[in-house]
Amino acid sequence: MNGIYRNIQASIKNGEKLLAVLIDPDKFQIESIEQFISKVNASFATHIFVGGSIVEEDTTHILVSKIKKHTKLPIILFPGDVTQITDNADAILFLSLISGRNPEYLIGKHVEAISKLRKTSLEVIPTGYLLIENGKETAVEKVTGTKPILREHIQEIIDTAKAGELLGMKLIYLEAGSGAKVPVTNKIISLVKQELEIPLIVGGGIRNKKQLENAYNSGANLVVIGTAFEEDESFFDEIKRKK
Ligand code: 1GP
Repeated sequence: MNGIYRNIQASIKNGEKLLAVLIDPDKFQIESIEQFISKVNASFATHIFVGGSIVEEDTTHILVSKIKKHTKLPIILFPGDVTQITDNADAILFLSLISGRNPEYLIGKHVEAISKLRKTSLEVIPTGYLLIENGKETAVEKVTGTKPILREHIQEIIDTAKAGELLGMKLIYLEAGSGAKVPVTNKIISLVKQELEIPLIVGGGIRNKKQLENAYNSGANLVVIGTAFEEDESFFDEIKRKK
């Protein structure tokens, strides 16, 4: 599958809202993949993201192969580490943690990834990743040794996102962190969106349809949800695709 980024742009132009279901290989029971993906297929989800903060080598590869057997949705890697790069996905978010100041997550891991990426046909999508404080420490903070930007530091969040765009990133991802107590606020989403020409992804702590709609109404082009589906698959009933 090619042109994933182009398709995202085209969908946005058509006024469509995009939804990615995030599957964390570390938390997912591989035996239940078929029934889980059938629910994803019946929903209005448009993408599947695969990734996590700490994942054992090869687990991502095996999981992506299984997912692929059961869906036509594009599968995008959302890797926490270089070991999660696998050729059988369609694209990869090449994430730079621009809210932090750890050079490993700004450029180091990227250099390390090149020898692996060269051997794949993955579409590489440069993505500026901003971690926003949500009331509790997240896995990203622990793994990367960086601090999130405080929610009240709105101008810093806006300026960081804009700097990412001007550095040539193709997407901005506003992240409250997996399982966040509270999602990124509507105010932050809308102020960041006003500054950007590129698509905006929002994720972290979105657990119901109202929060999902709030994110869209505030300007999110693509919303990512993982934990809510891990905790309660009946959430899929609320987001069924219209026939
Ligand atoms: C995490 O933004 C994603 O990196 C999704 O967050 O698991 O809280 O939905 P949740």
